[in-house]
Amino acid sequence: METQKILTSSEAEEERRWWVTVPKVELHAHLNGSVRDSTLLELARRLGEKGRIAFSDVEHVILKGDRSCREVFKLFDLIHVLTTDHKTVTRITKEVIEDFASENVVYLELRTTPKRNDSIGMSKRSYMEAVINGLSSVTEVDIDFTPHSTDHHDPASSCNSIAVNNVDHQGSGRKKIYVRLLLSIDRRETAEAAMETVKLALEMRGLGVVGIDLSGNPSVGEWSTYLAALQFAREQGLYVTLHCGEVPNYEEINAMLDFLPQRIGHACFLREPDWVKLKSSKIPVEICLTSNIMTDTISSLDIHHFVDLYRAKHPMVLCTDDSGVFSTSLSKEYSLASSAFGLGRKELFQLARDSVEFIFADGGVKQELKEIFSSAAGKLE
Ligand code: 6MZ
Repeated sequence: METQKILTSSEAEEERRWWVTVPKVELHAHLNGSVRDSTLLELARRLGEKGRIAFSDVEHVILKGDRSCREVFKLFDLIHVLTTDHKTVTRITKEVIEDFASENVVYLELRTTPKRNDSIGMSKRSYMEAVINGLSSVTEVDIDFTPHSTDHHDPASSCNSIAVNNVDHQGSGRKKIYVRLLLSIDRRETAEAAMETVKLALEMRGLGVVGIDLSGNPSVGEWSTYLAALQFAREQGLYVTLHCGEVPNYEEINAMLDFLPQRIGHACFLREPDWVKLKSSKIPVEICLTSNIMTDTISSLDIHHFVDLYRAKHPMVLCTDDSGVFSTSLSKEYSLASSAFGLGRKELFQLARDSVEFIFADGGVKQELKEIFSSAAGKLE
């Protein structure tokens, strides 16, 4: 690891373009945080025309660059007003997947909070069916989103009626992306709603749901509200990842680490004993550089915990968090890590390759991803 490399904007752009060509794994991406600005503006304009929102106010909020943590969560409330109907959920799912695939993300774990909205006849289940319809309607690339092994598949699940487009055009020259889903519990929800999400995840295993995430405004609620649901998820064989340490809530951080989730997101506000615990636990960390800087969770990349964790060879994966909200992409995150931490292409390629070990999909997918990375490594040399 060298020191920071200062790149001109054209050098940074060249680096980003190089990273587009390399296979990558995305493990921390929120569906509604990854929506294209152009789609949000189109949806806002439409609602503006119906007189339901004031378009000019909303346009300003969507296009604003820097946002505090509080503003980000207010923006999510606005995005949800724009996107939360079945048709739009299907549309944004399709677009988000095609966007990730277009920059050579070969495996994506997409997370979203199943939402209930009685006024439009939306249940958590129907929200998720709209997401699955989005997966099925991907046409620009080949998509694989159902489990290869049928170990956890419940044949009685009523979701089986949904069309599954699990195409595999090996050798066709088309891009291919593996997609698996994590269902998020929002920290504003009740314990009962969280349990409903976990049960839905269990029923939808055959449709590519592999785990549960705890997210939402980190200053809201108590994580212990969800402990029973999270424990149940784990007992039933779902993977669990927690947003951990986005704010300095030390008691919570300590308890979350003791829970031993399969991964954690962010890990910004850990104290020395927590770092020791994290490192000895070997829990992989989903690192979201741009998100941490834009929300001012970390004041500067020079002091980002990536450096210490990288030196300690702690398992980590670079992720976007909310590529739409933070105007980023996974290629930008790699390029940023390269310049901020003075890491070469080879070292960061290895980081991407190693992250295959932390995915929540079955061994068959891991093996196929390893082959993709081996073949790309051959071309790098
Ligand atoms: C915590 C976050 C987040 O689920 O509606 N979310 N939670 N920390 C973050 N860091 C900035 N970014 C996004 O996607 C949007 C939801 O994801 C969670 C929030 O609950 C947000 O409402 P879905 O698809």
